[in-house]
Amino acid sequence: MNAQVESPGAGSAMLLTPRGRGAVATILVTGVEAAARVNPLFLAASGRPLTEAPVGRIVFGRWREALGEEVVVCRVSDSQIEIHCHGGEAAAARILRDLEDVGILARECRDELSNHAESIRAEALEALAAATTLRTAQILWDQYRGALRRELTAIQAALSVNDSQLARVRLQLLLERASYGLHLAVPWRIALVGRPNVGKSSLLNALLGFGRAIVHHEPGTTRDLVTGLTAFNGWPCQLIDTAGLRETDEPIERAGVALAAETLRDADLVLWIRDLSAPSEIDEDLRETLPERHVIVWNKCDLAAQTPIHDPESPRVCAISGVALDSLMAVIAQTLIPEPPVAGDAVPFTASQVERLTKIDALLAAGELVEATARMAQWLRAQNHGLLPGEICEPS
Ligand SMILES: Nc1nc2c(ncn2[C@@H]2O[C@H](COP(=O)(O)OP(=O)(O)O)[C@@H](O)[C@H]2O)c(=O)[nH]1
Ligand SMILES: [Mg+2]
Repeated sequence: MNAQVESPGAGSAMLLTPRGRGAVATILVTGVEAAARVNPLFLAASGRPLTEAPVGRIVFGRWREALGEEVVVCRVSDSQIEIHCHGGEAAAARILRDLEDVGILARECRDELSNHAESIRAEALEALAAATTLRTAQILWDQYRGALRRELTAIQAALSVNDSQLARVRLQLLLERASYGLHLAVPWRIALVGRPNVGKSSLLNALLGFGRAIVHHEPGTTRDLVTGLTAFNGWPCQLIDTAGLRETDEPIERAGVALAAETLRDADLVLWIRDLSAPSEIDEDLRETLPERHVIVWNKCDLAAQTPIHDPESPRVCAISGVALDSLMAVIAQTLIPEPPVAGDAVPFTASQVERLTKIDALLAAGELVEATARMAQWLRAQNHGLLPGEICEPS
């Protein structure tokens, strides 16, 4: 760090967009001299200096030289300038370096967020960067806009009139929603398990829409775990193909079977794939090892459409032709999220939020109303910090 950087008006720069792939990256420069410092680095297409651009004006130009990176620059306030450049790591990194050369210190957005560790809005911003579907982003955006904070305020209001019963009803509803809230930024893990050759790998490929796993008529082809990301009804899911469960002396396959058994225990949902053309009795002892959250899927329905089965509600699909895969996807989404939220619902979405809610609920269950109220009040106070860097207006 040089002396220039430490001067009071020098300001700071922060990459607002998440690192990694993206169409556009945005850097926020903050400081009383922001426009004057950025000005020599930015060549506006109009030829006018940035210092003369009014607040709110969007200016197109090049970075540093006539044939430099194309950028769009906006004075969002007297002391804030946004620079929008091409997405990805390289363009933004170069601009941040150039800004450092003129005394503007680069800061990490993540560091800034961690200064507001209890802030729901800061947590929502961080989760939003990891959200992979529009549906999950919308729910997180609702929380950013205050849905969860308002619900906590309502719970606090109930506590303030000693209505711990109402507070607990509301707390428990929130805790139920945490079952999907915790998966808004982290996909559900769905394991495909079953005997060798029933079509697990074929089904994984069909659900992903591309040939991720090797499919072969020889049993024992899949040994390692093979994963792929997708989404069902807008809910992000990681599919995990596993080795077919059977007794074997072959060491690599045996290691694969052990991994499959472990995945079966850890997964959020298990799809037990069975072969409709050979619904063997032996399969029944597999049922004992299944976790409660599982769906039986009868594959190869093209070979045995008329075969009677004990569980008529289980989806009958064909991994090869794709028959009934849409109903399987609907069953998966319905099993994972039986009651999806509606727009504006409060949803807790981090482990620490769930921990706080659980603790407050436990205190109420133990009759510790004063302590529960104090904890909630402290959490709500933490929501009243100023705007985060990059925030232009206060959410309603
Ligand atoms: N007729 C038919 N064959 C299938 C179907 N699904 C998979 N197969 C075939 O069954 C064999 C085993 O498939 P694979 O996906 O490797 O099974 P895995 O061992 O359970 O992973 C391959 O020859 C596939 O082409 C299906 O729905 N219908
Ligand atoms: Mg396989």
